[in-house]
Amino acid sequence: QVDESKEVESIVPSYACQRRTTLENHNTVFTDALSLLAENAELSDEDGRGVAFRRAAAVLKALHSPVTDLLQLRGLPCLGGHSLRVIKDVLENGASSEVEFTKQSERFKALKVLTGIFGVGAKTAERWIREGIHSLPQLQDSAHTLNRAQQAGLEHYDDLNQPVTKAEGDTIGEIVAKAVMSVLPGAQMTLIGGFRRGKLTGHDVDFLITHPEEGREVGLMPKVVSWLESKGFLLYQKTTRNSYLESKDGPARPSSNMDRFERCFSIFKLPEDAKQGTKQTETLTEDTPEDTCSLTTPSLVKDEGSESTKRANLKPWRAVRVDLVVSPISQFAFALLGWTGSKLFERELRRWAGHEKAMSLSSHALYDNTQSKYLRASSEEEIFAHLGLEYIPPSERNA
Ligand code: TTP
Ligand code: MN
Ligand code: MN
Ligand code: MN
Repeated sequence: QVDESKEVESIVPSYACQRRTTLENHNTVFTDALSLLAENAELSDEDGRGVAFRRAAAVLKALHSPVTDLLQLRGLPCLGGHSLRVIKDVLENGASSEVEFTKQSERFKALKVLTGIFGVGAKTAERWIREGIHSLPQLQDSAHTLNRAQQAGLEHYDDLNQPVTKAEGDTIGEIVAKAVMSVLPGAQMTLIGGFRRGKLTGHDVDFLITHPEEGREVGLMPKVVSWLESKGFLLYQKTTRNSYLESKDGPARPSSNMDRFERCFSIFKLPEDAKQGTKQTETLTEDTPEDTCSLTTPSLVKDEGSESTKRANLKPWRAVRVDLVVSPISQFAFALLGWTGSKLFERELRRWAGHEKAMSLSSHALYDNTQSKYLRASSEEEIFAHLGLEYIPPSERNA
């Protein structure tokens, strides 16, 4: 039996972008443990350790049956000593002592609470924790002035920490599509991120917008945002303009992993019963009493049944994070691939390109360092082909 499983193990390739990873995970008990340690590492500015745990978890996600014995892991890639110890602990004791210890540590709990605020990253949270701020009430009592994003994040803390459903994503999609069509007929909008990979919930909803005629997409984002704002759909937005075409001699060689598309990080005000149609949607957004909710953050109130919590739950809308990205049609395939995720899948694609093919992949372009030229593509399939990889559809990129 061990030989049989060894057979299966030896066919797991080492890059996540070479594997088909569906949402069906037979090893959640292990991958949850490893993901928590990855998260803890990332929150502690230890990205290298974070990636190692993410890669180990991704290998287990790609297996077709539950791991029941350490021997089954022989020959599998990406499983370092630390990850193996965690798996062993779970196999023998039902849980990893390191994971349990981390979960209960004040530091981890504080990092989770504080980075749970939209606009607060690990560095900011770390700084606050050093000052003794471990909770939202402590943050509010502190003298810290929050930036606009953080203020919105705190104000809508509970909503933004509640998973977004596919149905909510679809409703938002209809609203965004209406905005896009109103300001630029002929423009196209595609669902990206986790929902494109088939996830049933997400932490936000992501959309990519383009126009089949190159150049027509320029300046589109501010118009879309104005339309949404005029209809009362936005609680917060920050638009960043495209910085990719600013170098005179065409697209520069992609150097950073950060892309430079025109984009908008926003918080949507989603009417709770938007399913009943746009008419109701617009009525609701008009007469929502903004100030009843803006002064209290439900989580700051200790008593769950308090008046303000009840009031907040009765509000006829909920806050949802939405990301919008605009790409010129010539870069659309790269943007689509780069924004579909998962994050580890993206990271592995770039690592594969660089290490195995001497190419640089970004969300804008693919550059062949050997031939010193850009490789064009108008579909994701073509990009995988350029990279010498078997095509992996979005639903199998859940590494
Ligand atoms: P997220 O929305 O953060 O992740 P997700 O949609 O996979 O998961 P969730 O359901 O929790 O929302 O990011 C979506 C993708 O966009 C992810 O692959 C990373 C990618 N991306 C950025 O977020 N920022 C960037 O600058 C680039 C280039 C890509
Ligand atoms: Mn399976
Ligand atoms: Mn997302
Ligand atoms: Mn996103």
